[in-house]
Amino acid sequence: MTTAAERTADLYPTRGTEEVLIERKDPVVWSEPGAPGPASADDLAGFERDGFLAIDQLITPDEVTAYHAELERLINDPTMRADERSIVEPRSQEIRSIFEVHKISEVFGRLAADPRVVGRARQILGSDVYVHQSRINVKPGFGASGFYWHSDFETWHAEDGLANMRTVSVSIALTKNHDTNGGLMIMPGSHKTFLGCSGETPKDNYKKSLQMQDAGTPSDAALTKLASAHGIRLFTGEAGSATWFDCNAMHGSGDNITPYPRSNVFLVFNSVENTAVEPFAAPVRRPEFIGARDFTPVR
Ligand code: 6CS
Ligand code: FE
Repeated sequence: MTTAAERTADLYPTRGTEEVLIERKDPVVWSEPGAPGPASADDLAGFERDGFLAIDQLITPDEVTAYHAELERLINDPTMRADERSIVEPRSQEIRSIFEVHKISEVFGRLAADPRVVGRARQILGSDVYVHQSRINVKPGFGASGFYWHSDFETWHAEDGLANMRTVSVSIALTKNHDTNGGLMIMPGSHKTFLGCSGETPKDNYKKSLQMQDAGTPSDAALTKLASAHGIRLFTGEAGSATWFDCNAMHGSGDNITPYPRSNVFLVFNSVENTAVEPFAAPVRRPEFIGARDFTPVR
């Protein structure tokens, strides 16, 4: 049993009886000004202000072709469908996501270690980084369901034991993100307020939450307040474009009822100074393929 002294201080209480808004206590950009890497000073200033950084072309069209082919290979591999790391769409039972792709696939493992990718993560987080989570999201057309509004950090704090907001995600589009096929929406600036949600975390919550999140879902009132204060930005772009976003940015995406899939690869980098401890608001840890416990820095 860990003693109170051994337990890491909980700066962001959540999943209690009341919903609560808390001012962010952590920096957004952890590196010193002028830290070397592919992101410019303006890029980092924009990330600090908005909680996101949109890049028109992170990878080339040829690379998109190769990564998209790898996504298709994985989702058509019968052993992957049977693998617990594959999550299916509730309605169509088509594959919705495959987790831990940076370990399953050498191709996606190389992408996670690509200097254009990990270099920006190190600049934002101001340290060496490891992959806390990776996934491909297929989001096929004709009704693939979206992800309701949430802060990733709220889940990663409550269920995976990340103490501080020193984690950054990048969503790299492998198909065109139209303004109609369920693109990522972020509330710019929402990353500076932590929304502690009400409602305890059920055991094995992940088995449901990765299809339709329940615990850790903000109230309508809180979302209305945040949207009124910050607005909502929809991210569109060609395949190969990318959106970096802070772990605490309030974001979500709509259903995709068009014929056009919205597939992406999603990589989550965590600072090696913020390695996972025990969950702050969940009865048990989530499986390691969702919340990594291998803290080996990406080289
Ligand atoms: O629970 C999680 O870790 C995942 N859920 C969502 C909706 N976004 C972040 C993450 O991939
Ligand atoms: Fe998310």
